[in-house]
Amino acid sequence: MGDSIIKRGRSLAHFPQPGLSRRQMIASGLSAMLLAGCSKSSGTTFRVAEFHPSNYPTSMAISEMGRLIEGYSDGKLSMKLYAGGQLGEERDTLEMTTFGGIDMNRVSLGPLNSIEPMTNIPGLPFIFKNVAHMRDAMDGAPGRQVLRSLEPHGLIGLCFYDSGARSFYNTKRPIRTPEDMKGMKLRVQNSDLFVSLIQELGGNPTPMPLGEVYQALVQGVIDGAENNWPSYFEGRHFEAAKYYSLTQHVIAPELLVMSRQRWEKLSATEQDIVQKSADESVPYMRKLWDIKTLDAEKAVRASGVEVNEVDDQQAFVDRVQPVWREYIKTPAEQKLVDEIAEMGADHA
Ligand code: GTR
Repeated sequence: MGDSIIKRGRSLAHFPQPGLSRRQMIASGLSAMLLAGCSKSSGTTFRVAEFHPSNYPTSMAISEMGRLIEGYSDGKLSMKLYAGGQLGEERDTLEMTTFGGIDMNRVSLGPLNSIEPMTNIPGLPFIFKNVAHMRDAMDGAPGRQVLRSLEPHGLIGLCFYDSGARSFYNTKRPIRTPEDMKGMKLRVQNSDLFVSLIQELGGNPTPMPLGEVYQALVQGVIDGAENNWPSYFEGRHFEAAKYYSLTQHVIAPELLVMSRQRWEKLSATEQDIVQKSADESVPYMRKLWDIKTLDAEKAVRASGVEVNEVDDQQAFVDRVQPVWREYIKTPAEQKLVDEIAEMGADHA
């Protein structure tokens, strides 16, 4: 299903794709399509798909955006959040959003990589010096360019949410150098960029939906995965994979996207209300995110997980240079990289 939207890069078809069964996909797709377009007698309700639970910072930001939308539209517009993956895994809900089956979807950058090459750029390993650098870049011209790049694919990029820094965790040993990753079977998102990243670091990439990672760790189907503190904690992956190594290799943001079909049915005033509410939900999300990150880290450390710094982050940076060469192909991509790098000068 998702393979039909892969436009560039190595195909994922030869990797196991243990996502939803075809029946589950069709069922979730159908229910979403039935739901979409429903409206309260007094107005329009946007159906929003979110994989995280309703108390996760992204979900809470969407709820806040819903509150703002209702206020600004005098109750004519509202949002209904389907949290906890009720409508399916991100790759599937994203596809439904592109053809209007779902109105809005909060996703990570990863599933967008196969749809639009420009989304690879903020996902390049070590492109951001820290979270503050990522926030500046995504709030500025580079972020606007990435959001706009989605329009030809049936998506309106509304805003970016935080996702912190992703690091590796596994069931075997602390990762201190790239050599420690040799042969490790590591789950990645369905993204060719992440597949290349793991390959360059010497691991064995296994694309898999997030919802299957815990079982796969417990059953030894994979040795590890990579994610930020909140996802490592929230998915209970820390119970199965006791080594968390602070590689901080990717600081890619999350996005809230809207179906372009749905967007184009709105009046200019309604579009302004949607965009303004999305924009205003961002600082709210960031505050929640910072708290959640600290809480998750604290809980994970208290549970006895062995957390380690890497010996030399530059060794990881050097190893992934081929990923940069593979994904910076056009002058526009290079320009985006340069703009992001320039903004990094303000961040130590
Ligand atoms: C999380 C992100 C999710 C999902 C997940 C993953 O950090 O919030 O949207 O993309 O990573 O690894 O699949």
